[in-house]
Amino acid sequence: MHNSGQVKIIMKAEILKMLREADSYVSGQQICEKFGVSRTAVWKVIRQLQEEGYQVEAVRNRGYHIVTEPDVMTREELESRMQTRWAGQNIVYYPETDSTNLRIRQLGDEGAPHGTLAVADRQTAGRGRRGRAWESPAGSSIYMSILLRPDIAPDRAPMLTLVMALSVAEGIMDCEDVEVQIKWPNDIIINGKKLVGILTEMSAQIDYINHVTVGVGINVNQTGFPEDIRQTATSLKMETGHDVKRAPLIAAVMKRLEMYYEIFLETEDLSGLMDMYNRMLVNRDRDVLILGAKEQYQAHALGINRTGELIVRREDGTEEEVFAGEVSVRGVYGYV
Ligand code: BT5
Repeated sequence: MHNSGQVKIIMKAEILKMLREADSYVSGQQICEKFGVSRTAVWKVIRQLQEEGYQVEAVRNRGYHIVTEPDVMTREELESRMQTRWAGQNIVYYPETDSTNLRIRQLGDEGAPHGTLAVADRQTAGRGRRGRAWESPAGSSIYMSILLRPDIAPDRAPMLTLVMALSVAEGIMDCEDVEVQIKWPNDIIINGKKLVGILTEMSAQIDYINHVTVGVGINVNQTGFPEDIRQTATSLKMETGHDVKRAPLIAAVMKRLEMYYEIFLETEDLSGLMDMYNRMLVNRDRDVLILGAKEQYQAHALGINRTGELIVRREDGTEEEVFAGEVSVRGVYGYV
């Protein structure tokens, strides 16, 4: 059952879709009939859309027509873009929040459904791995976290980071004409600079997963970065030279994620995805520095195996499987 607020959101999302899909004008009458509402109710929705920045033209005797769509991020905009069955079907949007990972963890504890997606325009406590921070300014970036409830052993959950990395990489390339690569295990890079970071967190018992939160930060329209990451960070706008709309990009990532998650579940490992992942792996066939808690060493990266570990060849010729949880990987001459 939906309450009246939810009905309005669904209607607004549906009207957006109708306007977007129509070749020409959509008559007010058509919309009234579809939703069983008055002309005034339709006009109110159109006015709201205009206030949010959509340029909707209203022409007497013809109806409504959408001229341009800005980079709007609202729950309605996101819902109107989604083309999935479960991934991102239950959306919570925050103009500002501490961290979407924290929001999803809480929603997970409260029983929210598999596939629930939290999206924010700004984070005040954006987080990276091991207590690091994620730079999260307003109006230019994607901060999102999805709730997953996989029925798998807890030690398999880290592979979900790689499933997401693949989904984000392909989702970006579905929308923009760019060549992205994956830096194992959780970064997506363009031209050697970091475009995306992924943070996976789990709530589990010893042998049972309560839920998994996979958080993604994508630098979209930033034109610069703070001093400490200026050398290593980039955005889609800086790489393509144009503004990129966030909502369609989120929808594209969700579509890929739904596909790849289901392939992952068939074998509960990366058998069906590792070739694709390895093709995009920037570290492949390169010398890398493995930075562990106890030791640091140089090795030659060969690719990932079906459980998502990085296989490296040490200088003495022995091969080793490196676990993502334990180390960082750097290029011998810098970040990649
Ligand atoms: C990550 O950590 O790359 C995971 C980042 C995950 C962020 C998302 S946003 C939505 C969700 N909610 C959260 O609170 N987090 C997730 P790590 O590999 O530890 O990298 C962190 C390092 O990347 C920092 O120490 C900086 O050096 C650098 N960095 C910080 N902000 C960045 C940015 N916007 N772009 C590129 N690099 C950044």
